[in-house]
Amino acid sequence: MNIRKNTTASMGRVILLSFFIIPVLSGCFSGKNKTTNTVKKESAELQDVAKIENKSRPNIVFIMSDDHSERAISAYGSELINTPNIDRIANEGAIFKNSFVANSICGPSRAVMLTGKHSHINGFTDNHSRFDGNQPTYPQYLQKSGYQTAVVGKWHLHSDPVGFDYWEILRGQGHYYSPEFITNTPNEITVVKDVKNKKGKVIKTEYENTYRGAYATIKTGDLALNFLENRDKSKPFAMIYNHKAPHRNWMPNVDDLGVIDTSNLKVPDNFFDDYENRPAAKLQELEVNDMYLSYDLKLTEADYAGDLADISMGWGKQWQALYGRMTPSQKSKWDAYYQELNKEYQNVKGDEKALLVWKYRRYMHDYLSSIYAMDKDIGRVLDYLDEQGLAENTIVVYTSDQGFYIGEHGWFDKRFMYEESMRTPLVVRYPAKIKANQVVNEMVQNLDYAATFLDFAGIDIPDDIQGISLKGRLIDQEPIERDALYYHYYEGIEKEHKVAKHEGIRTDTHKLIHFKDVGLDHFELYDIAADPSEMNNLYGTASISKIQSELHSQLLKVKEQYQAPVISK
Ligand SMILES: [Ca+2]
Repeated sequence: MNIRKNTTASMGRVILLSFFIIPVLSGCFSGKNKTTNTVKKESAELQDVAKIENKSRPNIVFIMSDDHSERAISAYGSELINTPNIDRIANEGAIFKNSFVANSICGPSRAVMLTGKHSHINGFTDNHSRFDGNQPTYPQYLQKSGYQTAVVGKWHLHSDPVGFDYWEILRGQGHYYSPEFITNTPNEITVVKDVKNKKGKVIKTEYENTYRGAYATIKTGDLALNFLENRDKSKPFAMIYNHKAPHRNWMPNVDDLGVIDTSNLKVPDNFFDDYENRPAAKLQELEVNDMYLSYDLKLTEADYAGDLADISMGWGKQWQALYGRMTPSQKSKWDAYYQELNKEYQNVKGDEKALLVWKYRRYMHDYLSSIYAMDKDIGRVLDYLDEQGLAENTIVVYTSDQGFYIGEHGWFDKRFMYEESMRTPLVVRYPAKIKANQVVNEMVQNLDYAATFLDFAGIDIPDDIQGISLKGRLIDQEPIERDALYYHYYEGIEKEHKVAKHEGIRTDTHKLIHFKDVGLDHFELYDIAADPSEMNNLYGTASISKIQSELHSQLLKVKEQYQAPVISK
């Protein structure tokens, strides 16, 4: 978990300025890049893009959530929840049934999307990195070619957005209730804050908006609609509209309580996985069983009295702080609902297995409730596009920064190259050019988004972009030519959740993973077609030896193609 530290000081002046009268500030305060910059010098320049005067250029609405498993989307056949608005995008356009990320963790995945380059090239390898926003990204190209660009909601790249005419982003991970946003466009509630370094020197000024009593999902939608309503109508627009939901700690909107019922939900078949023959999976700490009774599972101190873990580790206090962000009327709705629901805990707490199933059901209750609110908010934006006659010529994308475990292997969270977290939902609608009801089965990756947007916008795709454009597939059903996807996770067992560093490739049928970390150095191989849950590591078995050696050669080839560093033996 990312615990927010108060690095800002000198709460300041409230300034009274109306929407959009401040000049573009993007980039002014982006600060020094502290990451080890692995970006190649010759590829770090924004290539020349001419202004394109073409009235038919599509608008772009890129909608991304955080940690949304495709198993929790009805268009993907979910048995857990209905998501009618995400389904609308899928039904009126294309659904990608084999969509993946390159590095299954928040910041790095976002950096891959923005740059169209793998983590080792864009420099943002793990969540402790800081994105070098001055390297080329697709929003910068769009802006330079004449688009009005905006990003609202979750950003989480530690540096300010670059390439956006308007941005209003959640501070850090953001909060579900009474969220704080920072922006380049102050309004009547903005508080100006000076950010100082350790020596007390002011290094930048921030404009912060705190929306007391607001629910982050709805506020993000409000900001998106506000941008659309006030946009420069002489230009095409590209808006990134990113939700915090359904990120941990999954706090539902009080107005939706009671909509989701998981009281009889069955755990997945491999919920009680013993991780046999998978040493890295055995080491991890992302089991539903590891969840905190307070912070994750919303029990009050009175409910879990005697459970010292939560209290001693400060999670009870963390939870109290989040709960404390609600207004009195929100708290009373919350309490009325959860006090009743929490009674079940007393019946199960003495039985280890029953308690674990209860934890899973509570987790899913809150996770699905967060998704319910988000899907509804996406509906508001889709309705606006319809009402304004914008739907036809606007590309609408829905995706997540990665997938998520919702009980598979007994887990929550992401990080592993296993299917549930390497996958990410992807649906695309563009009625003017993309036929409805398309199902795309070829493998695509978040690496491909930048090239695709530039291609649709009529901009030549820069040579240094590593992803491929999906435009030909979407418009003319041209097959996607790619044999294998490259994946690399960098954080390691010394970091949160103890997931070992690993890299590998995924083909249409198999997956080869190399785990290499402190005390670990082994390969895993899965026949995904026969074993989609990846319970049976086949590496080293005689029957797979030919495929195994082909996969090894393919891994080397793919790494060479992407200029990926060699992992030392
Ligand atoms: Ca995420």
